[in-house]
Amino acid sequence: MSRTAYRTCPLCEALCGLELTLDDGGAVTGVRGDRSDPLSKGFICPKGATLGRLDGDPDRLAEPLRRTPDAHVPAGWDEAFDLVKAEIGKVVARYGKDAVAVYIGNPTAHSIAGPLYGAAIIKALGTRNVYTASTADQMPKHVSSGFLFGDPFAIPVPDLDRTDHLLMLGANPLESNGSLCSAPDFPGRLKAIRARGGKVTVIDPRRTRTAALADEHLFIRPGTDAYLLAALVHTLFAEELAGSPGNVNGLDDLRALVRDLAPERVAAVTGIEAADIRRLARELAAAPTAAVYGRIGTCTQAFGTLNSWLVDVLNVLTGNLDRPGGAMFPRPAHMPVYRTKRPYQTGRWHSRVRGLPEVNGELPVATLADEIETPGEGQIRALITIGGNPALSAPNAARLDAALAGLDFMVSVDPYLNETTRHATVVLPPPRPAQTPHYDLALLGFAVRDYARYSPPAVPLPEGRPSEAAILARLAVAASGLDAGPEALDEMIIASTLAKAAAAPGSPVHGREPADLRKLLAEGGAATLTEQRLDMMLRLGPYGEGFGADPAGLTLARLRDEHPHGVDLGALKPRLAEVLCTASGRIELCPPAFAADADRLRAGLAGPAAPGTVLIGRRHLRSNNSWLHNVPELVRGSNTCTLQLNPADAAALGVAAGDLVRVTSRAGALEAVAEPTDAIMPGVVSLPHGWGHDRPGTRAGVARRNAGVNVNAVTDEREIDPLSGNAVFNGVPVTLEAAGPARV
Ligand SMILES: Nc1nc2c(c(=O)[nH]1)N[C@H]1C(S)=C(S)[C@@H](COP(=O)(O)OP(=O)(O)OC[C@H]3O[C@@H](n4cnc5c(=O)[nH]c(N)nc54)[C@H](O)[C@@H]3O)O[C@H]1N2
Ligand SMILES: Nc1nc2c(c(=O)[nH]1)N[C@H]1C(S)=C(S)[C@@H](COP(=O)(O)OP(=O)(O)OC[C@H]3O[C@@H](n4cnc5c(=O)[nH]c(N)nc54)[C@H](O)[C@@H]3O)O[C@H]1N2
Ligand code: SF4
Ligand SMILES: [Mo]
Repeated sequence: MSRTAYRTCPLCEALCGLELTLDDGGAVTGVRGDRSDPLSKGFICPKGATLGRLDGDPDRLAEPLRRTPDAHVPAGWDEAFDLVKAEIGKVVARYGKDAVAVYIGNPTAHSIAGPLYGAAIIKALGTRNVYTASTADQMPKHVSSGFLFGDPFAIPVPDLDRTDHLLMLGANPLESNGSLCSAPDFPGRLKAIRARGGKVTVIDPRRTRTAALADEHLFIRPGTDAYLLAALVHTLFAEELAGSPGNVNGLDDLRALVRDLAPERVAAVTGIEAADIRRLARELAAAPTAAVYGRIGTCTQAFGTLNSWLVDVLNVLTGNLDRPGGAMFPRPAHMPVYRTKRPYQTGRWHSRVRGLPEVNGELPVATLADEIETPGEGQIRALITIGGNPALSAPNAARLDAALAGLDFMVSVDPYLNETTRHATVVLPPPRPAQTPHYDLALLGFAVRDYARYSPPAVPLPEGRPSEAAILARLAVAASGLDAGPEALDEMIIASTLAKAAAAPGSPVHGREPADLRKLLAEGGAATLTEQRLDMMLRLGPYGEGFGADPAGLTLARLRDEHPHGVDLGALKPRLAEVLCTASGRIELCPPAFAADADRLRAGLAGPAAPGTVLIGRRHLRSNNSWLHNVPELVRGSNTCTLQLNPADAAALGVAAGDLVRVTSRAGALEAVAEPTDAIMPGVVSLPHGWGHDRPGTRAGVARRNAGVNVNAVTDEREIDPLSGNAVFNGVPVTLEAAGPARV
C-alpha cells in the first residue's frame, strides 16, 4: 500500500510544492509537483523529481562517525556528543573562545533547524570566527540593503508577475530557478512578461538559456557591471529621465558621483556600445513598470557591493522601488513587523590576519584559511561546519582543504562524508528529507508573492535518531559548556521572545503577560519545542492570530491542518515605511562608503581595458552546488564539468572539443575538458563549481565516478569585494594552455 505526503522541496530557492509517494517502509517511491500549491502550481524540476533518490541514497550516513587514524568509524550519539563537548571545551580552555570557528553552508538556509539554532551555536561559543556561504554568495546585497534601507535583510525582489520590463544581470534562472527571488517556474513567469507585451533584457558574458528566452541579450565583459550600471544612472540624470524620488538622502551626491561616467566612457571596458547603454536607460525609464534584478554574477565579483547598490538605485530613480510591477519587499508570515532595529553597521571587529571588516556578524570565507594557518593568539584550532562544503566551495579551496587537515578538532553536521567532512573528527548526520519538517524561514522573505507553507515530516524518525534541530540544539548546549538539556535552549528563546513582544508597542501582544502566552503556545498543538518556536513566530507575524488578537489569523496548527498545500497571502504590497530603518528615516541613496569605493571604478578606466582571459562560473539545472552529484539521474547528459570557451579562442590554442586545457591563475592550476561554444564571449572561459570529487576518504560512490575538477583550485582568496568581503568567482584572470587529448 502506498500513501501520499506533501512537502516543500528543500533543494533550491524556488520553494516548489511536492507530492511524495511513499511505500509501507517509508521509502519515497515517486515525486510529482503538487498541483494544489498556490505558488508552484505543480511545477517541478529534475532535482525535485529525484528527491526520492537523494532521500534513499545508500551513501547517506545513518549514524554518527568518529575519525580514527585509519578511517571514519560508527559512533553512538551520546559518545559523539560527549567527544564534541570535551574537545571543544579543551580548545576553549587552552586557546580561548575565538579558537573555535563556525562555518555554516547553503542548505542551512533551506531548513528550519539552521535559522532557528545556528545563531544559538554562535552565541554559545562567543567566537568572532563566524563564516558562512553568504560571503561566497549574496553578502554584497546585504551590505547594500543595510546602508540603503537600514536592514541588511530588506532585499527587494522583482515583482515578476506584474512587471512590464525586467533588466536582469548576472542571473540564469532557467538553470538556477532563481535566487533572492523565490519564484517556482521562473521560466514560465519570464515568458508571461513577454506574453503580456513586456520586455526581458539579459546582461551576461554567456548567451545562457535565460538569455535565449529574453527579448534582448547583451554580452558584458565579466566584472564590469558597475560601469554599465553607473552609466545607466548617469544617463537617467543627464537625460532627465530620473523621477523625483521622495524620502531619499544623497540624490545630489549621487548625481555628482556619476557625472563623469557617461556611456561613452564605459563602452570599451564593458564591451557594450554607448548607444545601447543609452537605449537601455531610456527603455527602463519609459516602461510603465520595471524592475532591475542582479544576482550571483553581479555579487561574486570585485564590485559586488557597488553592483548591488546601483541595481537598487536604478529601481529608486525610475520610481519602481516598492510599487507593483517594480522591485518590492515581501512580507513573510513569520517575521514580526513591529521589531525595532539599530542602524546598520559593518566593521564592528576585524579579522586577525588580513584586518577584514566584520559584516553581518561574520568574516569572509576568503580569509578562513589565513585564520587557520597563521600562528598566534586567536588562531583557529577547532571548527564546526553545518551543511557546508568549503573544501570545494571556497575561493582557493585547495588551500582551505589543506588547512582543515591541520585543525586540532572538527565536527560536521552533514549527511555525507565528503571533501570537507572527511577532515572532521566527528560527523553528526541529520535525518533524511522525508523525516524532516520544513518551513522556509530564510527564503520566504524573498518570494514573489506572500505565501507560507509548513510540511510536517512525511516519515517519523526512527527511535533514538535526533532531528537536525535536536542535533543543533545539543551542539549549542555542548558549545556553551553548560550542563543542561537542549530543551533549556528553546525555553530560553521562547521566554525572551515573548517578553520582548509583550513589551513592544505595536505588537499584537503588547501589554500581555508572557507566562499566559507561554501557556497558550504549549496548548497550540505543536509537536516539538522547535515547532512551538515556529508557531510563536507565525502568531506574532503580520498574518498571525496574535495569541487571540485575531482569532482567524495564522497559527502553525492552522497552516499545517487547513493549508497542507500552502497558503497564498497575496501579491506583494508596498511597505517601504514598514521596512525602512536608517537613522535618518530615509533611503540613503549615496552612502559615503559606497561613494568612496567608486574611486576603484575610476582607477579601472585609467589604464587599457584588460585584454587577458578571464574565468566565470556556470550552473546546470541538474546540479546544486557540490552535493547532488551522487544522484545517478542528475549526473548524466548536459550536466558535465567542461571548460566552455569561444571557438576563436579554442582555435588560437589549438584545442578541439574534448581536448584538455590547462587553466592557471595566481592561486593554482587545473585541467579541464574543452567545450568550444559561441555562446560565450571571446576572452572568457566558464567552468561550473561544486565538482572535484576524487579525494580520498570520502563516501559518495556515484560522485567519485563523475568527479569533475574543482574550479576553486584557480579562484583567488586574495581578491574580494572590499565592502562586503565577498569572494570573487567571476572575472578571475587565468592563462590557458593546450594540455593534450582527453585521458579516458
Ligand atoms: N541548478 C542549480 N540551481 C541552483 C544552484 C546550483 O548550483 N544549481 N545553486 C543555488 C545557489 S546557492 C544560488 S546562489 C543560485 C544562483 O542563481 P543565479 O544567480 O541565477 O546563478 P547562475 O545560474 O550561476 O547565473 C549567474 C550568471 O551570471 C553570469 N555572469 C558571470 N559573471 C558575470 C558578470 O561579471 N556580469 C554579469 N552580468 N553576469 C555574469 C554567468 O554567466 C551566469 O549566467 O542558484 C541556486 N540554484
Ligand atoms: N567558483 C564558484 N564557487 C562557488 C560558487 C560559484 O558560483 N562559483 N557559488 C557559491 C555559492 S552561491 C554558494 S551558496 C556556496 C555553497 O557553499 P557550501 O554551502 O559550502 O557548499 P554546498 O555545496 O552547498 O555544500 C552543502 C553541504 O551541505 C550538506 N547537506 C545537504 N543537505 C543537508 C541538510 O539537510 N543538513 C545539513 N546539515 N547538511 C546538508 C551537503 O552534504 C554538503 O556537504 O558555494 C559558493 N562557491
Ligand atoms: S525548482 Fe528548486 S524547489 Fe523546485 S523542484 Fe526544482 S530544486 Fe526543488
Ligand atoms: Mo548560493
